[in-house]
Amino acid sequence: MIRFLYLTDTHIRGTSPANRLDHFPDTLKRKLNEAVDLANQFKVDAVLHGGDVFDVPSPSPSVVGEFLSIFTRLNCPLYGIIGNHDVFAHNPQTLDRTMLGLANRLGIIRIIHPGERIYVEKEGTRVQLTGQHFHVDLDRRDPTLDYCITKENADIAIHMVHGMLMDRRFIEGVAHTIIDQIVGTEADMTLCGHNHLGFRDTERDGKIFLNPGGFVRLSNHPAEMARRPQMVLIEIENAKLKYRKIPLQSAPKGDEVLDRSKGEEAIYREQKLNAIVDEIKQAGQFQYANIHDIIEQLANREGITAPVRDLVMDKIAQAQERLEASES
Ligand SMILES: [Mn+2]
Repeated sequence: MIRFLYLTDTHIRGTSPANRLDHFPDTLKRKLNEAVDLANQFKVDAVLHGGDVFDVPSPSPSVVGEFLSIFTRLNCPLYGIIGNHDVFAHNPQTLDRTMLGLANRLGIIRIIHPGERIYVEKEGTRVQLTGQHFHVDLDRRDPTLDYCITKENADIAIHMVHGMLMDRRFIEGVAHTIIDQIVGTEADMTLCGHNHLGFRDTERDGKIFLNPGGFVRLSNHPAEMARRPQMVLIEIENAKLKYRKIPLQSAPKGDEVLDRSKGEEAIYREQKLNAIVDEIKQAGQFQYANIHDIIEQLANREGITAPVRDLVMDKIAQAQERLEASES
């Protein structure tokens, strides 16, 4: 039997987010240790990570050291894809300047790049692993380019994407892809991250689409309060794929770690912010409201070519990198 353990959005960081009542890094260490123990206990053939390994591209060496030493206890390879939080300015080309890039070079995490196929073979069954990192055009361009893969010389194909895949239509103005658009994929299983709340397990034409939700809860959104972070154990035997969700035992209850009182304030702030964003949108006729989205929209509207747009994105990445360096 070939076994994989899938988890996503670990957002490793050395500090606690504003809404957390606990010491977030300590809780996260316990959870990651549980995941590693489970992987070793089940003798999985690989652990798969859906991206956003780190919360910021370059946390301090002490934080990186503490957390990566948990991963080095694994008795199997750790394969991952790049999330938007792992890299500067959400740009995967900055990987080599990030701590995820360092972990990749040291072989602690093996990053799967688009177009690359990794094979795991055992007892006559051959599994193909592919991955699609986050990038600025994801969920905006033809989704089949990022979500649909072909199965080459394998019994089972598993594809990981750090993108906004949903089981149904989502809020207008938030770039996303729905499963209906990508049912043509040859992946027997598509594993997503990015959306920390996940979506309902979906099966179409015998293909499985999963996002178990983030490994951590960063916000005190009511849905985050209610959910227990979980992983997915995947088992493949005689070219048949099965899976089950494994809730994290060491994850505290939402109301123990998430501050609800700040929730009301946060909701109020969010409403105010949304109102401002609405005004900006109306004034500028921009559909989205973060810096990358605005550049994207500007580029489209003004007929700016992709290389120029990418150059601007790169400059912003460098500026963010300098800013982060001066802060730490
Ligand atoms: Mn994330």
